[in-house]
Parts: sequence; structure tokens; C-alpha cells
Amino acid sequence: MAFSLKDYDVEIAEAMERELRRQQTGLEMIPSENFVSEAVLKAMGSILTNKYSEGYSHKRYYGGNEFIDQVEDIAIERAKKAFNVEHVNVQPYSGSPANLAVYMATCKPGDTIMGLNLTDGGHLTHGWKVSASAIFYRSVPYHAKPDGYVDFEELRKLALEHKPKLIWCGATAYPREIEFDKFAEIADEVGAYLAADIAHISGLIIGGAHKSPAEYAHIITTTTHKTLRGPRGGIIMVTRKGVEKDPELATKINKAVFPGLQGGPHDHTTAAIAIALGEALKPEFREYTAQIVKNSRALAESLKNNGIKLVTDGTDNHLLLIDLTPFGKGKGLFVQDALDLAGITVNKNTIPAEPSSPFYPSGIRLGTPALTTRGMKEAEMETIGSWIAEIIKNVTKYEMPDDKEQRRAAIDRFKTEIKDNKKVQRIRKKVGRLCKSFPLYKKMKL
Ligand code: DSN
Repeated sequence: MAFSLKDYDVEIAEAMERELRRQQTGLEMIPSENFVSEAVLKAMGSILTNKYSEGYSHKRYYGGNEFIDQVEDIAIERAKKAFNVEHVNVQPYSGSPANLAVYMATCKPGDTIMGLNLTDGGHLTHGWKVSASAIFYRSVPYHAKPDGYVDFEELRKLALEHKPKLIWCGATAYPREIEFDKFAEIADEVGAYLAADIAHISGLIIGGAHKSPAEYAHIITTTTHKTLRGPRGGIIMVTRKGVEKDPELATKINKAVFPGLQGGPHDHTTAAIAIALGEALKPEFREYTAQIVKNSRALAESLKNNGIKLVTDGTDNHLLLIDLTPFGKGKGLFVQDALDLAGITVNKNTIPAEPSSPFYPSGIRLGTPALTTRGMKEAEMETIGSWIAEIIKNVTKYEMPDDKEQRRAAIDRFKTEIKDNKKVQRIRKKVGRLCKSFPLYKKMKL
């Protein structure tokens, strides 16, 4: 009989089962999430987790790595092919350690770095004040314009003034194409390394649904679990342009990852990354990524037709950013929690020129990669957009006060009332019915 986790550790198995049901019966719309294949899951839960393999392929600090080397070599070869780059390191534990390794490889503590400001869509590790990237380096952020697009004029002015060692492009909440050519022009003008963090869009790039940074950036980093649809992990790449700028760059990156920041790589993750890259190199993946963008655009149209404002008025990629300020400031939490109760998972997010704060922001970030994996198309997006708009309009009557005590009371009142909200309950039922038509992990047993 097959091994049953439920017979072995009932507490954990039951929590996992509840999470499986949540994924199966709800609409997963956090744009950085996805549903991996059974093959990726199989590699993740495999005996490869038993091994230590500090070092790199064929140069390890431990014995017994003959087969681990094969796994890592395959992952590297597939990543080189998928992204058209010279050098690949598949060992970073995830995106943030990958980015920290880029700092270690290219900068000395105190050097100036630039990235898109967090509240304008940038990532924590691109120089946000509480992150190691701004504690150990001198961060000069650039911003988005009021229309939500990157302000290249400001970026160029700041870059000429501060002469950064490293400039980041790429974002975590940016609904438009990343204009790698414009970033490259500025980075080249000031002699900076250009690092493209493509975590959100790496799957789109492999599938041809977003342009590639390979000819523009010196370094590329990505997580492997977003549109790429692999395990939670990270990759750092050095492009031909990067090697030309600095022939030692690949070695510097490798040294920064190990021994600079990490110990043994997670070999089970490396195998799963190789499998995900193999899947992404198949023709079906091109169709998948094209559909992600079609779905995103259909969702944007539906929301707009239902009176919802979007940052930049639309999307070029897998994500959308709802601007709730027409209803007041700081209302992201109310909308996120009400949608959660309706079985629609999104995250509250800051918007450019955020009038509130990152914890009580005025936007909602949502996207289509996971729903597209389930097989949903434009027709479903139109319906889902109308449900989301209905819920937004239903809860934006709640105000988010600035005063801490009043805010606590307002949130408590909201949480009590929203549980009995008839509209939310009605949409929850419809969400359940829709999910049944797009089954997920149908035969999975824990
Ligand atoms: N947490 C990731 C995201 O949701 O975009 C970024 O690190």
C-alpha cells in the first residue's frame, strides 16, 4: 500500500490537506504564485534532500556527488538554453539571497546602488531602507511617474549625479513591460553594472511573452517559482555583455553564492528547477505564457468596465495593480480580506505615490499565472473581474483611520461584519462552482 502521511503524522497531514483544499477550491490570484507539475513535486520530495554537496559541479567539498553533479549540470545547461546566457548558477536558495550575491560580486560595502523604490513597484532587495541592500550599500532609489511608468528622466539624472556601481531593473509590482534597452543606455553611460531581476517574468521571457534582458543586462537573477512554474529557488546568470564588461564576473558570482553567502545547495530543488526548465522549453509553454498575458488583459478590461481604476490603466504582463484611491486611502486590507473570504486570493499592495503605508496600502496586486495553469481563459477572467469589482464596491465604505487606536477598532468592526456579508458569501459559492470545472491535483493523496 502507498505510504500515507496521514497515518504517520496526522496533525501535519491534516493542515496540509486543508491547504490542498484551499488551493483546489479558491481562485489563486497572487501574481507571484503558481501550481507546479507533479514532476516538480516529485523531485522536491525526493531522496536528493539527503545529500550535502558544497562547492560546484565536479569540485565539491564532499564525496558521493557523482549523480548530484549530473543533476546540477542538466539544470545549468537548460537555463543557458532557456535564457541565452553565458554563465548560470542554480544554487541560490531563492530570489533575495540571489540578489544579495549580486551585491557581493559587484560592490563593496558602502558603494552606491540604484533600484526602483519599493512603494513604486520595486523589490525589497533593490535598496529598500530596511533591507540589507540599503543597510550595507548606499541606496539611491528611482521612482515611477504619477502615471505608473518608470521615470527614466529622473533615473538618468540621479545616475549621472551619484555614479552607482550597480543599477537594478525589474520589479515586483509593475504591470508594464520592463524597458531593458532604456535601462542599459543609462547604466552604460555611467559605467554601472545592470542587473535585471526577472523573478516575476522569467517564465514569460522563456515563452516569448516578454522581451529578454539577455542582450542588455550584465547580470540576470530570477526566482524559479513564479511564472517559471518551478520549485521555490533562485538562479543567477551572467550574460555575454556581462562577461565582456568583466571577464571575472562569473567567478565573482559563484564565489559570492558559495562560500560567500551559502553552504550546501538544495539538490532536490536543483532537480526540480531542471524539470521546470525542461517543461518551459516545450512548445506548450509558449502557449501557456501567451495565455497568461491574454488573461491578464481580459481581466484588466473587465475590471475597468466595472468601474475599477488600474495603475497605468492596464497591463502588458501577468499582473495588474488596482488603484483604490478613488474610494479613499489605505483600503487595500479591507479588499484583500473580503476577497479572501470570497475564495479569491490577492495581496494588498502599495501604488505609485502611495498616500498611506506599505502595511495599510491603497492598492491590490493580482495576476493570472496560477489561474491560467488551471486552464482558465478570457471568459472566466471577465466573470472574475466582475466579482472582484462587486466586492470592492461592497467594502470600500469602510474607512482606514490614521490614528492607531481608531484603526484597530475600524479593522475589528470590518472583520466582524464582513463574515456575514451576503454578497461575499454569494460570490464564494460561485467561486467554488467555477473551481470545480477546472480541477487541480485531482488524484493527490497525502
Ligand atoms: N514576495 C515576492 C512577490 O510576491 O512578488 C517578491 O519577493
